[in-house]
Amino acid sequence: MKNKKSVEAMPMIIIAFVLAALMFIIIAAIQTDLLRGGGKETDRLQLSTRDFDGDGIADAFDDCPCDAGKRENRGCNPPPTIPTTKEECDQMRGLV
Ligand SMILES: [Ca+2]
Repeated sequence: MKNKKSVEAMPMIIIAFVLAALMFIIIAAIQTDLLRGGGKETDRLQLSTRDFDGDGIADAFDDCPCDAGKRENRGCNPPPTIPTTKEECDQMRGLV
């Protein structure tokens, strides 16, 4: 009699084990997605603080993210000056 009850309980034990395994797989999948989502957030944060040209201005605020420039020019080099006098031309040529 006791043996018959344990045989009848076997399918229930197997079903409970399968359900527990399914729950474990579902929870593991959810946690993996959550971790991946956190990784995306970290990637976004790193992109927003990245300084590609190393001029100390984050690319998000750098008008010239590929050329190192000065802060007062928003990360760009100053535009070239066009000499207008003979002295300025000599200065540019290194004659003065
Ligand atoms: Ca720059």
